Amino acid sequence: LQLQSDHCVDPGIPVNGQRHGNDFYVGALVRFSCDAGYSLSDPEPLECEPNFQWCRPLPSCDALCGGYIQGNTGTILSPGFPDFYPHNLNCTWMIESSHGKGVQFTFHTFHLESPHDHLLVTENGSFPEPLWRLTGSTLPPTLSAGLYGNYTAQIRFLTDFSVSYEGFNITFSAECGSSVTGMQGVLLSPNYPGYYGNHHECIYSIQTQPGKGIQLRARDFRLEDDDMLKVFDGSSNQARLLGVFSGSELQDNTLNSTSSSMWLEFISNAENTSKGFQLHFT
Ligand SMILES: [Ca+2]
Ligand SMILES: [Ca+2]
Repeated sequence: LQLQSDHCVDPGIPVNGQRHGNDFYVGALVRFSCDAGYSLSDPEPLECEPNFQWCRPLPSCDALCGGYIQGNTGTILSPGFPDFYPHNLNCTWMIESSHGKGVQFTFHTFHLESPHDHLLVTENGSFPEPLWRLTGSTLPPTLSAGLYGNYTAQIRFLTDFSVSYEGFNITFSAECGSSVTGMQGVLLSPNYPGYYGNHHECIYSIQTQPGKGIQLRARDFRLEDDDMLKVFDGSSNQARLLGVFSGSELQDNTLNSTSSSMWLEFISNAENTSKGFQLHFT
């Protein structure tokens, strides 16, 4: 073993996190990141200073009490997870997704003191009348929140003054598109009649009665030229392509399938959006 006096000592790795950088010489920078659901206590890198000391203590990765989460996927952990959560919490997470259709929550861990500690889920911020009130230790099924045209969902975690458990580990993902079964219906682009977002890849599937074809009529169809809707005559994108449409190419037009299903893919690129589409099928 050779002591390297021109180096700082190994700064370590935060629990529930990673270190990026393995050089500890004077002037070296090491950065850190956290596992999903955890926040870094200090995002600045550590620098090894000329006195062979790091400029700051090792940051920590913490599961925080509430926050604002923007994105189409994410993780929500009870404060302190996987350690027992604190007493007297009132934590609110606001989830905002650009994907338009809604947010689906999947529960991986769920262990709360019933009935005193509980989780409220809303899609309109109305906690007195939540969509769900969850407590106890039974893993809830996958839940959806955030109706069409409403991009946000909120989760609130309330705990009382005694007894706590492991808490929760929830992931969410936002979905656009839809899967429709029936004789008639309407398909809307994300956020319609508002402008759709960038980076969409939405899949719509229609299934009608066996033996019956589908007639799809575009009551409204306004895409940017760099965005497109692909329509297939069948139940996947391996079926016959009925067309690829951009701009206003499908406006007031009708497409007919020979099969009893139709598969649509709406793809928007990184820039320029428009009103989107309102498609009626019978
Ligand atoms: Ca409690
Ligand atoms: Ca575009």
